[in-house]
Amino acid sequence: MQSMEAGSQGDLDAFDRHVGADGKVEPQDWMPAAYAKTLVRQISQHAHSEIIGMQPEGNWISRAPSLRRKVILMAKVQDEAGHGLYLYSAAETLGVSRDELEQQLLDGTAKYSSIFNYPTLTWADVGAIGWLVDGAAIVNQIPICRCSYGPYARAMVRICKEESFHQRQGFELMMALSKGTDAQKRMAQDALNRWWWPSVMMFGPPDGESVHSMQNMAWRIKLFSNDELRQKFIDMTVKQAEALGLTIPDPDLRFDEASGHWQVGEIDWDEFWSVVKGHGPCNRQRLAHRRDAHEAGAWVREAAVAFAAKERARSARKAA
Ligand code: FAQ
Repeated sequence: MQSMEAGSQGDLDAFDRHVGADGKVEPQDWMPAAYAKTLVRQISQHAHSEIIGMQPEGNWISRAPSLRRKVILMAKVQDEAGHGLYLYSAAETLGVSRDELEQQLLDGTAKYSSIFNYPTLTWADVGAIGWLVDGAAIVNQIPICRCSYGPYARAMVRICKEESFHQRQGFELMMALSKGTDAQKRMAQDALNRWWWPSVMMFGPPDGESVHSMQNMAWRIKLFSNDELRQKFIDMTVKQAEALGLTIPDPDLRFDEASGHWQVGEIDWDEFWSVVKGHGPCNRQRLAHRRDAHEAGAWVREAAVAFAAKERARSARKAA
């Protein structure tokens, strides 16, 4: 594959100039091996997150409180599966197979977003995920629609449209609960209390500890740093919580007149790293469930391959 060929210093300089000037890179173009490697890393982690991310909300499909809510939730969870598939396809353009990436997820050697290792204890968690987690995902992902790698950027356009819808449905669900009975309002507040900090952490480690940010911003894979995006999310969400009549669970939250931004209290980075390293409340459960689903779906994959082979043979006979 072209991208794996070593390039000269001149090739590297030309590549850096091209992406630095907002040029796009396509699969057939020459690219530094490290650029391809970090893209496969980020895109596959993103794909795995979408697939594992189906589980927390999927947990509530059979218990949704009305037919309308059930239909919406089923469509949302199905959308996340679609996002995973676009992203695996984008990663495949870099010469890695979907099977290989899936195997890394099943082996437990691949990362996926920390956020999906928290449990969904009540129905309000479905609203909190749509509002906060999809909200954070949009803030992080809208800039990726303009990233330097063409297939990733194009996949993100559709994903972001769907994520925007997801965020609105989560906010609407939270609004219904906040305007409901006292018990419903308490449920909404409890969900915010549990999902706020994990959502703030979703943007990744603080800039000083982010190993990939500097190079990936130079290559325009990331257009903003983790802290810049986190701040954008906080500023946006504080106002939304106000509109819902809910309280952000942070006694140190304050508006900083000088910078014009909301400042949060200390983030528990030990908790973040513990979850990333596999010790969150649901890491084991999420992987075990994915492995079971993969095994249970083997017959579907085998049937699809057999059917495709039969169809190929039929068209070959027709063409002969
Ligand atoms: N969780 O140097 P950085 C969604 C790792 S999709 C776990 O800052 P980078 C949709 C990082 O991988 C959510 N690990 O890394 C949905 C690296 O480890 P490595 C996923 C994390 O790549 C909604 C190390 O820490 N979104 O929500 C996390 O420059 C509702 C050092 O970090 C994306 O993947 C974390 N939170 O920045 C679905 C978006 N943060 O690889 C269902 C695309 C960092 O060296 C329901 N990805 N790490 O072993 C990105 O924008 C970036 O990859 C970041 C991390 C910002 C996630």
